[in-house]
Amino acid sequence: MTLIPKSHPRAKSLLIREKLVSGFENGLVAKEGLLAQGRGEAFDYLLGEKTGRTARKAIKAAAAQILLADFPVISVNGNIAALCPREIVTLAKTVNAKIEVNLFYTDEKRKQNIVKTLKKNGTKEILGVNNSSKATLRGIDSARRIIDKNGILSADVVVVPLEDGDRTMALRKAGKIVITFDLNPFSRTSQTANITIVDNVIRAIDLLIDSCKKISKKNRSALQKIVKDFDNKRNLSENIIEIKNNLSRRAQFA
Ligand code: PTJ
Repeated sequence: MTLIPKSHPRAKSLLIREKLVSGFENGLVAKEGLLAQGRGEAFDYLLGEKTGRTARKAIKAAAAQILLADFPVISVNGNIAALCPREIVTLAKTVNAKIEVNLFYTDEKRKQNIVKTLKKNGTKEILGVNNSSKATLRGIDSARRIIDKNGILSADVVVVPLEDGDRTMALRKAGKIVITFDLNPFSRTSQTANITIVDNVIRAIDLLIDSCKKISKKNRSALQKIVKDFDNKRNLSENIIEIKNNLSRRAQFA
């Protein structure tokens, strides 16, 4: 791994990039995952590389929605396994969720590497790896259609960080509540999910864990109110306005 000096003005961003690069070198991340990270970085730059007010609202709604779930499942792909495996395991333990590996660019070896990484980070049960429990999600043709009947197929709430629009739509059609992390507020996933956290997953995941812990003692009706008061479309519009205001501020000093 390249040594990035802490004093570098873009050290944080470069360190995230390094996680992806070493994830690629260690057989976790697809080549295309590096491009996905680049697209994310561009949007993160527009967001000012910080967690905004709209992301915080979505995080709170997501926490309430996960706590209300009967059967929450977190879907993990190559990028997530490289960026935040420990946090995914912590989140799953905090809210008693299952973890399922689900890849867009299907590759058995990469899937096994992801499983190993998640196990190293403290989880025992990982779904999406057993041929005998394979099921198919209707309405998509990509490899993401292969899901686990003991996981996503049975879930009521599915967390899908860095997702593609097709599966989000198919999951919604299958009656699932979908929560996503996506730096691009315009993406089909962002627009289709029930709750979109427009933030870098690497910043937002810890905030989501904290929020789950913080509101876990609330009763169901208080949690339901948090979810009911959240409107994803409105929040995405406010997020786009946040970006616009951020750019206008920057333009004044250009
Ligand atoms: O490991 P696989 O085979 O399942 O493949 C995973 C990727 C991410 C390559 C695959 O799902 C893919 O191609 O995704 P897309 O269609 O490029 O979408 C990724 C979305 O995530 C884009 O809208 C990016 O802006 C966004 N994104 C990228 N990095 C981050 C991010 N959102 C939050 N945090 C990030 N670090």
